[in-house]
Amino acid sequence: MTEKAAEERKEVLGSMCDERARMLQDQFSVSVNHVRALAILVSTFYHNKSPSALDQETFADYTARTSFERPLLSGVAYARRLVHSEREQFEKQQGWTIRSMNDREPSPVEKEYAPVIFSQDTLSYLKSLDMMSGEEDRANIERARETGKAVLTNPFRLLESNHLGVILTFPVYHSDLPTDVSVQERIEATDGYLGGAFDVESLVENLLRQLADNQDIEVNVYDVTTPGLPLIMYGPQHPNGDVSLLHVSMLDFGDPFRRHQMECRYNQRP
Ligand code: WA2
Repeated sequence: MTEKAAEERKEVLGSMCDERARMLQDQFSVSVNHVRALAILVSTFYHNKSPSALDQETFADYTARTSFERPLLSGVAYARRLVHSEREQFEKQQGWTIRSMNDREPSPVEKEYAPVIFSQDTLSYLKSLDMMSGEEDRANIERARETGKAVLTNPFRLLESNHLGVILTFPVYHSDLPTDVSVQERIEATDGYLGGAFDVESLVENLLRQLADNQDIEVNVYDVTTPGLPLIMYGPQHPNGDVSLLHVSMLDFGDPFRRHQMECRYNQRP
């Protein structure tokens, strides 16, 4: 191959990769924005209205009809913050028992819980599960309410689908908090957690499949938050394309605590 051809091959890879990264980031960001609006919906119609003007049926209907606004999410759900002294009355009122994520059995006594009370039908299996009983979900809940920001988990295998993905969590507070409140005040002012599941494995596949020349390149997405320890989020575990040429495109999924990047290779050697 001439030097000029090699240079051109490199440039084409770069622009294909940048285009894919930009599309993924855009779809990610519109999905996050819509989940932000859902957190406000729950705050307005469930917590700030007495009696509540939101129930499971309405939440399921609204989230199904607006799912096109969240193209990378397989579903959304709302978990309430509950301390142990509120548990008995809460369970009686709901007519069900809070259950653990690992064995789906009634939850042991904990200081606090985050049972799912509303879910999109695609995530109906989350109902009554304590989202603080899963390691990744718990870490997200704690970081969301301590920072007041949208946060993402590590990539991990999601419940039921077993697909590789990440969870997005927005905190919902009693009232608009001033920006200078303490972490403890933030925790105590928390009503619950609006979350969404990014099914990266199947929905990113879908997105990339729609693009021209999709079969020419191999795409990986990594969480590169910890230097030297990239966590795979999408794509083959062992890249097997033309490993001599790699393009890295930056991704910004909006969680300032995390860094992500896309890596692209040609499938075929020249
Ligand atoms: N949603 C869907 N699938 C999952 C999952 C989850 N969490 N965790 C493991 N698989 C209600 O942050 C609050 C959703 C958690 C929100």
